[in-house]
Amino acid sequence: MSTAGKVIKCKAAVLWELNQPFSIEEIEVAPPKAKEVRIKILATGICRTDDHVKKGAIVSKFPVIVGHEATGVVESIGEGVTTVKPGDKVIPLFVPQCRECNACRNPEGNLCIRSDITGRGVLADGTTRFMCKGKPVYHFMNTSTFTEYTVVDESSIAKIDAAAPAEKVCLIGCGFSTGYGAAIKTGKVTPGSTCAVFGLGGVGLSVIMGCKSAGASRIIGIDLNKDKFEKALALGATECISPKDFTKPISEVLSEMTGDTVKYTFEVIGHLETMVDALASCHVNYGTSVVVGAPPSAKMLSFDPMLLFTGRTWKGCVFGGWKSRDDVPKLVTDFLAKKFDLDQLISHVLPFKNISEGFELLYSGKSIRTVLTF
Ligand code: PAD
Ligand code: ZN
Repeated sequence: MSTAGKVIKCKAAVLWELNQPFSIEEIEVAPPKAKEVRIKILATGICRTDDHVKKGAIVSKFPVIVGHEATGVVESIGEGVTTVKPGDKVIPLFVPQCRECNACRNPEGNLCIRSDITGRGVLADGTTRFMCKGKPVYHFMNTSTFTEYTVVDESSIAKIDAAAPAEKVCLIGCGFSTGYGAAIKTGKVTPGSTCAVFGLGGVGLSVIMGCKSAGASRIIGIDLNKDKFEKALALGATECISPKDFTKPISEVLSEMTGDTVKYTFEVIGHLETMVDALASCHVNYGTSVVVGAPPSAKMLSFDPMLLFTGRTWKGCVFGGWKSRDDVPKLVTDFLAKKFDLDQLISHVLPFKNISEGFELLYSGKSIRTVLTF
C-alpha cells in the first residue's frame, strides 16, 4: 500500500535537550510539501558535526533530529518536484544547491544561500515535517538522517547511480567529500608538494586521500591519538606525529622535519588553537592553510596578523567546496569506477538502534566512521 500523501510513523533518534543521549522514539513524518521530497533512509554515517550539536559546539534548536551523511531512496515527492522520482537512490545534501543564488551561480562558490549552518532547523517554508509526542521536532542542516524517514527540500537532494552500495556511498554525503574536496578543490594541492593534516578522523583521512590523489610527495599526519596512524599511513600519509611527543610548537617541528617546505596545511579537528597552529605551520610566504574542522559557535580567535602579512593564504570550506547537486552524483560514479576507496574509512557498521554505541566508539577514538544501517 502506498504511503504517498500520508503521515508516516517510524523510528527516529531524537535529541530532546543539549547534552542528553539519543532517544529512539516513534515520530510522525508529514508528507512532502511543494518542492520537497520524502526519503526512506538506507544508511547513515556518524560525523563529529552531529556530536557538536549534541554538545552545543554548534547551536541548534531542540528537540532535533541530527545526522547528515546518508543514502536513501525517494518514498514520495511534493508538487513541482522534477529532479527525482519515487524509487530513486539519493544522497541528502547538507549544503543545498538552489542554482539561483550568487554562490550557486559563481563557478568558485558552493555555499548556497539555502544552507542552514546557523541552525534555523526548518525547511524552506519555515516549518518542520517531524512531530514526536505532540511536539514539533526540528531539522538539522536540511537533512536529518538519524530517522527511518526524512523530508528535504528538492535543492538538498542528489540522485545517484542505483548500483551504488548505500552503506558505503553515504560517506560521500559528508566526510569523504569534505576532506577530499578540501585538498583538491579548496587547497588545490599541487604535485610534488608537502602537506600536513591536523586531525586524522574520517574527514582528515579523506584530506590525506585527496592530497595523495593530487600527487603530493610528502603528507604528514598529526593526531594526539597514535592509534589513528596506521590507517593514515595506509591511505597515503608518508609519516605521522603526535604533538604529545614534542615540547616545542608543532610549526617548528614540521619546519625542521621538512626543511621549511610545508606548502599546504589542513585543520580537521575544529579547535581554535590548532587552526592557528596549522596556519603557522604552512610556509611563511607561499603556504596555504585550510580550515576544515567546524569552528565552535560564538568563539573568537586571536592570532598574530604577521602570519598573514608575510604572504600565507588562509582559507576554509564547507563540504569540500563541491557544488553538491552537480558533484555528488559524479563522486558516486568515480567511486563505482574505483577511483577511490571508502572501505578504509568505515571502521564499524551497526544497526540504527545502536546509535549510542556508535557515538561511544567516536568518543573512545576507536572508530573512524561508524555507518548505521536500517
Ligand atoms: P573526528 O573526531 O573523527 O576526528 C578528529 C581527530 O582529531 C581525532 O582523531 C582526534 O584524536 C584528533 N584531535 C583532537 N584534538 C587534537 C589536537 N589538539 N591535536 C591533534 N589531533 C587532535 O572528527 P571528523 O573527522 O568527523 O571531523 C573533523 C572535524 O571536521 C570536526 O570539527 C567536524 O565537525 C568537521 C567537519 N567539517 C565539515 C565541513 O564541511 N567543513 C564537514 C564534516 C566535518
Ligand atoms: Zn559531517
